[in-house]
Amino acid sequence: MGFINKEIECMPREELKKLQSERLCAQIKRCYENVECFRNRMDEAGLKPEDIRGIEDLHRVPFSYKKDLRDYYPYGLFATPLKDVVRVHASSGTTGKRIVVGYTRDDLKLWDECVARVMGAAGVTDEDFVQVSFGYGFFTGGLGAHGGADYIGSTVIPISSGNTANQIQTMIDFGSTVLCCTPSYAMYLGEEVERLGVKDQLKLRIGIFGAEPWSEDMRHKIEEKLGLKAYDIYGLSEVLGPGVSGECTEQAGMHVWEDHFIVEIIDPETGEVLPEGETGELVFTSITKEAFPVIRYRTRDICSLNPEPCKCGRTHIRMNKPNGRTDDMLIIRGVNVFPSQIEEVLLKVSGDQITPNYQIIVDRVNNTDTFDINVEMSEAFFSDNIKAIEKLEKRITDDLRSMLGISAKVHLVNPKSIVRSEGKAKRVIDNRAGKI
Ligand code: DLL
Repeated sequence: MGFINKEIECMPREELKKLQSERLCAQIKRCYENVECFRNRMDEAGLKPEDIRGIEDLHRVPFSYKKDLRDYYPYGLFATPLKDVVRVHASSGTTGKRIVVGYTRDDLKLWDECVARVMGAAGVTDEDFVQVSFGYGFFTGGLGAHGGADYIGSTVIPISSGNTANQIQTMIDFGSTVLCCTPSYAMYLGEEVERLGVKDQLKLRIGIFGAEPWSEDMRHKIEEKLGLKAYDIYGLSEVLGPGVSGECTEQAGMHVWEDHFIVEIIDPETGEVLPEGETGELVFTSITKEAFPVIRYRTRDICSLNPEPCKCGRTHIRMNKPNGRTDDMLIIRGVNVFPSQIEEVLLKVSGDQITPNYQIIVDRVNNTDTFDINVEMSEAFFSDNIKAIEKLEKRITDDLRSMLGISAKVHLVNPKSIVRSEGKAKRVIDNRAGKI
Protein backbone atom coordinates (compact mmCIF):
# COMPACT_ATOMS: atom_id res chain seq x y z
CA MET A 1 0.00 0.00 0.00
CA GLY A 2 0.91 3.64 -0.21
CA PHE A 3 3.21 3.67 -3.22
CA ILE A 4 4.50 7.11 -4.15
CA ASN A 5 6.48 5.92 -7.17
CA LYS A 6 5.43 2.31 -7.74
CA GLU A 7 7.50 1.79 -10.86
CA ILE A 8 10.69 2.63 -8.98
CA GLU A 9 9.71 1.16 -5.58
CA CYS A 10 8.93 -2.22 -7.19
CA MET A 11 11.59 -2.17 -9.94
CA PRO A 12 13.06 -5.65 -10.54
CA ARG A 13 16.44 -5.91 -8.79
CA GLU A 14 18.32 -6.59 -12.05
CA GLU A 15 17.07 -3.30 -13.48
CA LEU A 16 17.74 -1.51 -10.22
CA LYS A 17 21.37 -2.69 -10.28
CA LYS A 18 21.73 -1.51 -13.87
CA LEU A 19 20.37 1.90 -12.94
CA GLN A 20 22.75 2.05 -9.97
CA SER A 21 25.73 1.22 -12.17
CA GLU A 22 24.94 3.98 -14.67
CA ARG A 23 24.34 6.54 -11.96
CA LEU A 24 27.44 5.50 -10.00
CA CYS A 25 29.76 5.97 -13.00
CA ALA A 26 28.36 9.43 -13.67
CA GLN A 27 28.62 10.41 -10.00
CA ILE A 28 32.22 9.21 -9.67
CA LYS A 29 33.16 11.27 -12.73
CA ARG A 30 31.40 14.37 -11.40
CA CYS A 31 32.98 14.07 -7.96
CA TYR A 32 36.43 13.49 -9.46
CA GLU A 33 36.07 16.67 -11.49
CA ASN A 34 34.58 18.84 -8.74
CA VAL A 35 35.67 17.61 -5.30
CA GLU A 36 39.34 17.98 -4.46
CA CYS A 37 39.26 15.60 -1.49
CA PHE A 38 37.77 12.80 -3.61
CA ARG A 39 40.15 13.43 -6.52
CA ASN A 40 43.16 13.22 -4.18
CA ARG A 41 41.94 9.94 -2.67
CA MET A 42 41.37 8.41 -6.11
CA ASP A 43 44.80 9.58 -7.28
CA GLU A 44 46.44 8.13 -4.15
CA ALA A 45 44.70 4.81 -4.88
CA GLY A 46 45.91 4.99 -8.49
CA LEU A 47 42.34 5.09 -9.82
CA LYS A 48 40.78 7.13 -12.63
CA PRO A 49 36.99 7.57 -12.95
CA GLU A 50 36.94 5.33 -16.04
CA ASP A 51 38.32 2.44 -13.93
CA ILE A 52 34.94 2.28 -12.20
CA ARG A 53 32.66 0.62 -14.75
CA GLY A 54 29.76 -0.29 -12.51
CA ILE A 55 28.73 -1.36 -9.00
CA GLU A 56 31.03 -4.39 -9.24
CA ASP A 57 33.99 -1.97 -9.04
CA LEU A 58 32.68 0.09 -6.12
CA HIS A 59 34.73 -1.85 -3.56
CA ARG A 60 37.91 -0.43 -5.15
CA VAL A 61 36.89 3.19 -4.45
CA PRO A 62 38.35 4.83 -1.30
CA PHE A 63 36.09 5.49 1.70
CA SER A 64 35.07 8.91 2.96
CA TYR A 65 34.66 9.86 6.62
CA LYS A 66 32.96 12.31 8.98
CA LYS A 67 36.42 13.80 9.57
CA ASP A 68 36.47 14.94 5.90
CA LEU A 69 33.52 17.24 6.65
CA ARG A 70 35.53 18.87 9.42
CA ASP A 71 38.68 19.15 7.33
CA TYR A 72 36.86 20.78 4.39
CA TYR A 73 34.51 22.90 6.54
CA PRO A 74 32.22 24.50 5.47
CA TYR A 75 31.85 24.06 1.69
CA GLY A 76 34.99 22.22 0.56
CA LEU A 77 33.17 18.98 -0.31
CA PHE A 78 30.39 20.59 -2.35
CA ALA A 79 30.27 19.42 -5.98
CA THR A 80 28.25 22.27 -7.50
CA PRO A 81 28.83 26.01 -7.67
CA LEU A 82 27.51 27.60 -4.46
CA LYS A 83 24.99 29.66 -6.42
CA ASP A 84 23.15 26.40 -7.21
CA VAL A 85 22.90 25.50 -3.51
CA VAL A 86 19.49 26.52 -2.20
CA ARG A 87 19.68 25.14 1.37
CA VAL A 88 22.24 24.11 3.94
CA HIS A 89 21.79 21.98 7.04
CA ALA A 90 24.29 21.22 9.77
CA SER A 91 24.76 18.69 12.49
CA SER A 92 27.10 18.32 15.42
CA GLY A 93 30.45 16.77 14.70
CA THR A 94 32.35 14.51 17.04
CA THR A 95 34.39 17.53 18.15
CA GLY A 96 33.11 21.08 18.64
CA LYS A 97 32.92 21.98 14.94
CA ARG A 98 29.64 21.59 13.06
CA ILE A 99 29.45 19.62 9.84
CA VAL A 100 27.68 21.33 6.93
CA VAL A 101 25.74 19.76 4.07
CA GLY A 102 23.98 21.41 1.11
CA TYR A 103 21.17 20.81 -1.37
CA THR A 104 20.35 22.02 -4.89
CA ARG A 105 16.74 22.49 -5.93
CA ASP A 106 16.73 18.96 -7.41
CA ASP A 107 18.31 17.54 -4.24
CA LEU A 108 15.40 18.96 -2.22
CA LYS A 109 12.94 17.36 -4.65
CA LEU A 110 14.51 13.93 -4.33
CA TRP A 111 14.71 14.33 -0.54
CA ASP A 112 11.00 15.15 -0.35
CA GLU A 113 10.20 12.12 -2.49
CA CYS A 114 12.35 9.79 -0.39
CA VAL A 115 10.62 10.90 2.83
CA ALA A 116 7.24 10.71 1.09
CA ARG A 117 7.98 7.10 0.06
CA VAL A 118 8.64 6.24 3.73
CA MET A 119 5.48 7.99 4.89
CA GLY A 120 3.45 6.45 2.06
CA ALA A 121 4.74 2.99 2.89
CA ALA A 122 3.52 3.51 6.47
CA GLY A 123 0.09 4.49 5.17
CA VAL A 124 0.18 8.31 5.31
CA THR A 125 -2.14 9.91 2.71
CA ASP A 126 -3.24 13.35 1.53
CA GLU A 127 -6.07 13.17 4.07
CA ASP A 128 -3.72 13.09 7.04
CA PHE A 129 -2.79 15.90 9.41
CA VAL A 130 0.93 15.50 9.98
CA GLN A 131 2.32 17.06 13.15
CA VAL A 132 6.04 17.56 12.59
CA SER A 133 7.55 17.61 16.08
CA PHE A 134 11.13 17.09 14.95
CA GLY A 135 13.21 20.21 15.50
CA TYR A 136 13.25 22.63 12.55
CA GLY A 137 16.47 24.48 11.74
CA PHE A 138 19.91 23.07 11.10
CA PHE A 139 18.73 19.59 12.14
CA THR A 140 17.37 17.78 9.08
CA GLY A 141 14.44 16.16 10.94
CA GLY A 142 11.93 19.03 10.88
CA LEU A 143 12.26 20.31 7.33
CA GLY A 144 12.88 16.77 6.05
CA ALA A 145 9.63 15.38 7.45
CA HIS A 146 7.85 18.58 6.41
CA GLY A 147 8.97 18.13 2.80
CA GLY A 148 7.81 14.51 2.71
CA ALA A 149 4.36 15.25 4.11
CA ASP A 150 4.03 18.23 1.76
CA TYR A 151 4.93 16.00 -1.20
CA ILE A 152 2.11 13.61 -0.28
CA GLY A 153 -0.32 16.51 0.04
CA SER A 154 -1.08 15.95 3.73
CA THR A 155 -1.89 18.94 5.90
CA VAL A 156 1.41 19.81 7.58
CA ILE A 157 1.39 21.07 11.16
CA PRO A 158 4.93 22.53 11.45
CA ILE A 159 5.10 22.81 15.23
CA SER A 160 8.77 21.78 15.65
CA SER A 161 9.90 20.20 18.94
CA GLY A 162 9.42 21.47 22.47
CA ASN A 163 6.67 22.99 24.57
CA THR A 164 5.10 19.67 25.38
CA ALA A 165 1.80 20.98 26.76
CA ASN A 166 1.29 22.89 23.52
CA GLN A 167 2.16 19.79 21.46
CA ILE A 168 -0.62 17.83 23.12
CA GLN A 169 -3.16 20.65 22.91
CA THR A 170 -2.31 21.02 19.21
CA MET A 171 -2.83 17.29 18.60
CA ILE A 172 -6.25 17.60 20.19
CA ASP A 173 -7.33 20.90 18.62
CA PHE A 174 -5.99 20.31 15.09
CA GLY A 175 -6.87 16.62 14.96
CA SER A 176 -3.34 15.43 14.19
CA THR A 177 -3.41 11.92 12.71
CA VAL A 178 0.35 11.48 12.18
CA LEU A 179 3.15 12.37 14.58
CA CYS A 180 6.79 12.74 13.49
CA CYS A 181 9.50 13.06 16.16
CA THR A 182 12.30 11.20 17.90
CA PRO A 183 11.19 8.02 19.69
CA SER A 184 12.38 9.42 23.01
CA TYR A 185 10.24 12.52 22.53
CA ALA A 186 7.29 10.34 21.47
CA MET A 187 7.72 8.43 24.72
CA TYR A 188 7.73 11.66 26.71
CA LEU A 189 4.65 12.91 24.88
CA GLY A 190 3.03 9.56 25.64
CA GLU A 191 3.82 9.91 29.34
CA GLU A 192 2.29 13.36 29.40
CA VAL A 193 -0.81 12.21 27.50
CA GLU A 194 -1.19 9.49 30.12
CA ARG A 195 -0.71 11.92 33.00
CA LEU A 196 -3.28 14.32 31.58
CA GLY A 197 -5.69 11.46 30.78
CA VAL A 198 -6.41 12.77 27.27
CA LYS A 199 -5.60 9.73 25.14
CA ASP A 200 -9.22 9.35 24.05
CA GLN A 201 -9.20 12.90 22.66
CA LEU A 202 -6.38 12.09 20.23
CA LYS A 203 -6.85 11.05 16.60
CA LEU A 204 -3.29 9.85 16.06
CA ARG A 205 -3.01 6.72 13.89
CA ILE A 206 0.58 6.69 12.62
CA GLY A 207 3.92 7.68 14.18
CA ILE A 208 7.04 8.22 12.06
CA PHE A 209 9.93 8.07 14.50
CA GLY A 210 13.67 8.05 14.02
CA ALA A 211 16.99 9.87 14.39
CA GLU A 212 18.16 7.64 17.25
CA PRO A 213 18.20 3.93 18.09
CA TRP A 214 15.09 2.49 19.73
CA SER A 215 13.98 -0.99 20.61
CA GLU A 216 10.91 -3.07 19.80
CA ASP A 217 9.85 -2.81 23.44
CA MET A 218 9.97 0.97 23.19
CA ARG A 219 7.90 0.80 20.01
CA HIS A 220 5.18 -1.12 21.82
CA LYS A 221 5.17 1.26 24.78
CA ILE A 222 4.85 4.33 22.54
CA GLU A 223 2.07 2.65 20.54
CA GLU A 224 0.22 1.86 23.73
CA LYS A 225 0.55 5.32 25.24
CA LEU A 226 -0.34 7.31 22.11
CA GLY A 227 -2.75 4.87 20.45
CA LEU A 228 -0.93 4.76 17.11
CA LYS A 229 1.15 2.43 14.96
CA ALA A 230 4.83 3.39 15.16
CA TYR A 231 7.17 3.25 12.14
CA ASP A 232 10.92 3.65 11.96
CA ILE A 233 12.62 6.15 9.63
CA TYR A 234 16.37 6.29 9.19
CA GLY A 235 18.78 8.78 7.70
CA LEU A 236 21.77 10.95 8.33
CA SER A 237 22.61 14.50 7.36
CA GLU A 238 25.67 13.56 5.33
CA VAL A 239 23.71 11.22 3.07
CA LEU A 240 20.35 13.08 2.88
CA GLY A 241 18.65 13.64 6.24
CA PRO A 242 15.64 11.46 7.16
CA GLY A 243 14.31 9.23 4.39
CA VAL A 244 17.38 7.26 3.33
CA SER A 245 15.28 4.29 4.43
CA GLY A 246 12.08 3.50 6.26
CA GLU A 247 9.66 0.75 7.22
CA CYS A 248 6.67 -0.44 5.23
CA THR A 249 3.61 -1.96 6.92
CA GLU A 250 5.36 -5.36 7.04
CA GLN A 251 7.75 -3.80 9.59
CA ALA A 252 10.48 -6.25 8.75
CA GLY A 253 13.36 -3.84 8.14
CA MET A 254 13.69 -0.44 6.47
CA HIS A 255 13.74 -0.20 2.67
CA VAL A 256 16.81 1.73 1.47
CA TRP A 257 15.91 3.74 -1.66
CA GLU A 258 18.48 2.12 -3.88
CA ASP A 259 17.77 4.24 -6.95
CA HIS A 260 19.43 7.06 -4.98
CA PHE A 261 21.78 5.28 -2.56
CA ILE A 262 24.08 2.29 -2.84
CA VAL A 263 24.43 0.59 0.51
CA GLU A 264 27.24 -1.73 1.62
CA ILE A 265 28.08 -3.45 4.90
CA ILE A 266 31.76 -3.60 5.75
CA ASP A 267 33.92 -4.99 8.48
CA PRO A 268 34.72 -1.81 10.46
CA GLU A 269 38.21 -3.11 11.31
CA THR A 270 39.42 -4.24 7.88
CA GLY A 271 37.14 -2.27 5.53
CA GLU A 272 36.29 -5.51 3.65
CA VAL A 273 32.78 -5.72 2.17
CA LEU A 274 30.81 -8.37 4.07
CA PRO A 275 28.41 -10.87 2.48
CA GLU A 276 24.73 -9.90 2.50
CA GLY A 277 23.10 -10.69 5.85
CA GLU A 278 26.20 -10.19 7.99
CA THR A 279 26.41 -7.46 10.59
CA GLY A 280 28.90 -4.64 10.15
CA GLU A 281 29.24 -0.93 9.43
CA LEU A 282 26.81 0.71 6.99
CA VAL A 283 28.44 2.54 4.10
CA PHE A 284 26.49 4.73 1.67
CA THR A 285 27.16 6.19 -1.76
CA SER A 286 24.70 8.83 -2.97
CA ILE A 287 24.39 8.41 -6.73
CA THR A 288 21.97 11.21 -7.58
CA LYS A 289 22.67 14.03 -5.15
CA GLU A 290 24.25 17.09 -6.72
CA ALA A 291 25.40 19.62 -4.12
CA PHE A 292 26.74 17.26 -1.48
CA PRO A 293 27.32 13.76 -2.82
CA VAL A 294 29.12 11.20 -0.67
CA ILE A 295 31.09 8.26 -1.98
CA ARG A 296 31.47 5.19 0.25
CA TYR A 297 30.67 7.20 3.35
CA ARG A 298 31.42 5.41 6.63
CA THR A 299 28.34 5.97 8.79
CA ARG A 300 29.64 4.18 11.92
CA ASP A 301 26.16 2.67 12.24
CA ILE A 302 26.12 -1.05 12.89
CA CYS A 303 23.55 -2.95 10.94
CA SER A 304 22.77 -5.80 8.55
CA LEU A 305 20.96 -5.98 5.19
CA ASN A 306 18.23 -8.26 3.89
CA PRO A 307 17.88 -8.50 0.09
CA GLU A 308 14.97 -11.00 0.22
CA PRO A 309 11.76 -9.86 -1.52
CA CYS A 310 9.40 -8.09 0.87
CA LYS A 311 5.73 -9.04 1.10
CA CYS A 312 4.81 -5.42 0.39
CA GLY A 313 6.10 -5.74 -3.17
CA ARG A 314 8.94 -3.26 -2.80
CA THR A 315 12.19 -4.61 -4.19
CA HIS A 316 14.57 -2.24 -2.42
CA ILE A 317 16.90 -3.89 0.07
CA ARG A 318 16.02 -3.70 3.76
CA MET A 319 18.31 -2.71 6.61
CA ASN A 320 17.46 -3.70 10.16
CA LYS A 321 17.30 -1.18 13.01
CA PRO A 322 20.86 0.05 13.54
CA ASN A 323 21.77 -1.44 16.91
CA GLY A 324 24.65 0.81 17.82
CA ARG A 325 27.49 2.78 16.33
CA THR A 326 31.12 1.90 16.11
CA ASP A 327 31.69 5.22 17.85
CA ASP A 328 29.05 5.19 20.60
CA MET A 329 30.27 1.86 21.71
CA LEU A 330 31.62 2.24 25.22
CA ILE A 331 34.53 0.14 26.34
CA ILE A 332 34.12 -0.26 30.07
CA ARG A 333 36.71 -2.30 31.91
CA GLY A 334 37.62 -3.83 28.57
CA VAL A 335 34.08 -4.85 27.72
CA ASN A 336 32.16 -3.44 24.73
CA VAL A 337 28.89 -1.91 25.87
CA PHE A 338 26.12 -0.52 23.68
CA PRO A 339 23.58 1.80 25.33
CA SER A 340 20.87 -0.06 23.39
CA GLN A 341 21.71 -3.22 25.37
CA ILE A 342 21.10 -1.37 28.62
CA GLU A 343 17.83 -0.05 27.26
CA GLU A 344 16.75 -3.56 26.40
CA VAL A 345 17.29 -4.69 30.00
CA LEU A 346 15.47 -1.68 31.42
CA LEU A 347 12.49 -2.11 29.15
CA LYS A 348 11.97 -5.61 30.51
CA VAL A 349 11.27 -4.12 33.95
CA SER A 350 7.62 -3.31 34.51
CA GLY A 351 6.50 0.17 33.50
CA ASP A 352 4.75 0.31 36.88
CA GLN A 353 8.16 0.45 38.52
CA ILE A 354 10.45 2.47 36.26
CA THR A 355 10.19 4.88 33.33
CA PRO A 356 12.29 4.49 30.16
CA ASN A 357 14.41 7.49 31.20
CA TYR A 358 17.93 6.59 32.15
CA GLN A 359 21.44 7.97 32.04
CA ILE A 360 24.72 6.10 31.85
CA ILE A 361 27.64 7.74 33.66
CA VAL A 362 31.12 6.42 33.05
CA ASP A 363 34.18 7.71 34.90
CA ARG A 364 37.63 6.58 35.94
CA VAL A 365 38.72 6.46 39.58
CA ASN A 366 42.05 4.96 40.72
CA ASN A 367 42.65 3.67 37.19
CA THR A 368 39.43 1.73 37.20
CA ASP A 369 36.32 2.50 35.19
CA THR A 370 33.22 3.29 37.18
CA PHE A 371 29.91 2.51 35.55
CA ASP A 372 26.74 4.00 37.02
CA ILE A 373 23.24 3.94 35.64
CA ASN A 374 20.57 6.28 36.92
CA VAL A 375 17.06 5.01 36.24
CA GLU A 376 13.94 6.97 36.99
CA MET A 377 11.31 5.33 39.18
CA SER A 378 7.71 5.68 38.11
CA GLU A 379 5.40 7.87 40.21
CA ALA A 380 3.57 4.71 41.30
CA PHE A 381 6.69 2.97 42.58
CA PHE A 382 8.31 6.05 44.15
CA SER A 383 8.08 5.53 47.90
CA ASP A 384 10.01 5.48 51.18
CA ASN A 385 10.15 1.74 50.99
CA ILE A 386 13.93 1.44 50.85
CA LYS A 387 13.74 -2.37 50.83
CA ALA A 388 11.61 -2.44 47.67
CA ILE A 389 13.90 0.04 45.95
CA GLU A 390 17.03 -1.92 46.87
CA LYS A 391 15.46 -5.13 45.68
CA LEU A 392 14.65 -3.66 42.28
CA GLU A 393 18.12 -2.09 41.98
CA LYS A 394 19.62 -5.50 42.63
CA ARG A 395 17.42 -7.17 40.05
CA ILE A 396 18.38 -4.65 37.35
CA THR A 397 22.05 -4.96 38.33
CA ASP A 398 21.86 -8.75 37.98
CA ASP A 399 20.08 -8.58 34.62
CA LEU A 400 22.61 -6.08 33.31
CA ARG A 401 25.49 -8.25 34.49
CA SER A 402 24.16 -11.23 32.60
CA MET A 403 23.55 -9.14 29.47
CA LEU A 404 26.85 -7.24 29.45
CA GLY A 405 29.24 -9.40 31.38
CA ILE A 406 30.19 -6.57 33.76
CA SER A 407 28.60 -4.94 36.78
CA ALA A 408 27.06 -1.51 36.83
CA LYS A 409 25.92 0.41 39.90
CA VAL A 410 22.23 0.99 39.37
CA HIS A 411 20.57 3.90 41.18
CA LEU A 412 16.83 4.34 41.13
CA VAL A 413 16.28 8.09 41.13
CA ASN A 414 13.20 10.21 41.76
CA PRO A 415 10.51 10.52 39.09
CA LYS A 416 11.16 13.33 36.55
CA SER A 417 14.67 13.98 37.91
CA ILE A 418 16.47 13.13 34.65
CA VAL A 419 16.38 16.09 32.28
CA ARG A 420 13.94 15.47 29.37
CA SER A 421 15.05 16.00 25.83
CA GLU A 422 13.06 17.61 23.07
CA GLY A 423 15.34 16.07 20.48
CA LYS A 424 17.75 13.21 20.88
CA ALA A 425 18.11 12.00 24.43
CA LYS A 426 21.58 12.36 25.96
CA ARG A 427 21.94 8.91 27.43
CA VAL A 428 25.67 8.71 28.06
CA ILE A 429 27.93 10.92 30.14
CA ASP A 430 31.51 9.75 29.73
CA ASN A 431 33.84 11.62 32.08
CA ARG A 432 36.93 9.52 31.40
CA ALA A 433 38.65 11.80 28.89
CA GLY A 434 42.21 12.53 30.07
CA LYS A 435 41.96 10.15 33.02
CA ILE A 436 43.75 7.16 31.46
O1 DLL B 1 19.12 12.03 12.64
C1 DLL B 1 18.34 12.38 10.38
C2 DLL B 1 17.00 11.91 10.79
C3 DLL B 1 16.06 12.81 11.21
C4 DLL B 1 16.67 10.56 10.70
C5 DLL B 1 14.79 12.40 11.54
C6 DLL B 1 15.39 10.12 11.02
C7 DLL B 1 14.46 11.04 11.45
P1 DLL B 1 21.83 13.12 12.00
O2 DLL B 1 21.52 14.10 13.04
O3 DLL B 1 22.93 13.41 11.03
O4 DLL B 1 20.59 12.83 11.08
O5 DLL B 1 22.13 11.74 12.74
C8 DLL B 1 22.34 10.57 12.00
O6 DLL B 1 21.37 9.21 13.75
O7 DLL B 1 23.97 7.89 11.69
C9 DLL B 1 22.24 7.09 13.21
O8 DLL B 1 23.31 6.82 14.12
C10 DLL B 1 21.14 7.83 13.96
N1 DLL B 1 19.83 7.45 13.41
C11 DLL B 1 19.07 8.11 12.53
N2 DLL B 1 17.90 7.46 12.33
C12 DLL B 1 17.94 6.34 13.08
C13 DLL B 1 17.04 5.25 13.31
C14 DLL B 1 19.36 12.38 11.49
N3 DLL B 1 15.86 5.20 12.75
C15 DLL B 1 22.53 9.39 12.92
N4 DLL B 1 17.46 4.27 14.14
C16 DLL B 1 22.66 8.09 12.17
C17 DLL B 1 18.67 4.32 14.74
C18 DLL B 1 19.18 6.32 13.77
N5 DLL B 1 19.53 5.33 14.60
